[in-house]
Amino acid sequence: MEIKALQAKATQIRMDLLQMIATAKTGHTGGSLSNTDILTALYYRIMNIDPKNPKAEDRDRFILSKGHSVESLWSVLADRGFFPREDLATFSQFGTKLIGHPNNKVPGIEMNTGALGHGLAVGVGMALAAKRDGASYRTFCLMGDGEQAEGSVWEAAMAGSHYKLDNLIAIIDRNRLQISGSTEEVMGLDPLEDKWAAFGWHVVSIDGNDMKDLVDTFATVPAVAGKPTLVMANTVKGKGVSFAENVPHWHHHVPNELELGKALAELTAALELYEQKGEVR
Ligand SMILES: Cc1ncc(C[n+]2csc(CCOP(=O)(O)OP(=O)(O)O)c2C)c(N)n1
Ligand SMILES: [Mg+2]
Repeated sequence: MEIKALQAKATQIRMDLLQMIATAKTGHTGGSLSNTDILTALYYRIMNIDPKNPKAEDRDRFILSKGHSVESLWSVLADRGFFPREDLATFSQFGTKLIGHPNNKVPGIEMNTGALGHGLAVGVGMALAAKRDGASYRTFCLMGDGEQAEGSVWEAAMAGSHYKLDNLIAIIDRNRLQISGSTEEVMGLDPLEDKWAAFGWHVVSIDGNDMKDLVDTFATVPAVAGKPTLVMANTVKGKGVSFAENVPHWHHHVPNELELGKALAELTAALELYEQKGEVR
């Protein structure tokens, strides 16, 4: 998919996930909106995946370590054909497989996540297995910035560089908010890029809501032989819905009918812009 089509797709995914959260009356809205562009770039352009053969040995692996923002992932997986789109309406209902965090009974999910801080360690294992098997797949792991307060992230970071896992790409959704406010107030992280570089990673800092930046960056990984890559994706929490952007409360705020209507109207307008005028930003 070209950049314009990817931007339009991300907008549609945002609409789907808002609808899903409003129907279920539960969900993590802000973090799903902030990482929608990252998932769209990976699932529609970058990763080697086949929805018809979700366990193919050479598939690229993806771990959503910030498992709470699963709504964007369910929307993407449904749209890519891993399961029927109608299933999205069952999100968080009794008996559904589409629960509030990634569930590996669903095709396309590699690992159950939700307790923050565990995804990268498993990603290190997958990347190490690929090296030892002589396999060519890459492992992508998306973390939150609030998640960086978990000590286990840094143990995994150490192991990733120790084993020279240049087939491992960690991404941080750097939206500068976590559950209860600013990351820098709750547990200061900066200078976060320097910390990852000191742990032996190749660090790239980009605009994580800019499709071209995302695609250009992911297309060049692994960038440095013998080093894992850390993509610092600077994003806006609540991206795409003006009144949700950078508002801490939207971490798990469920849009009411009025808010849903306004949000869908804004996104519809954005979609028309992408489709008619061919805007790239
Ligand atoms: C180990 C653990 N502690 C606490 C939580 C509760 N929790 C869910 S989301 C969240 C905030 C995460 O913030 P961040 O990683 O920045 O995610 P984002 O801003 O992308 O939503 C917390 C503390 C959790 N899921 N796991
Ligand atoms: Mg955050």
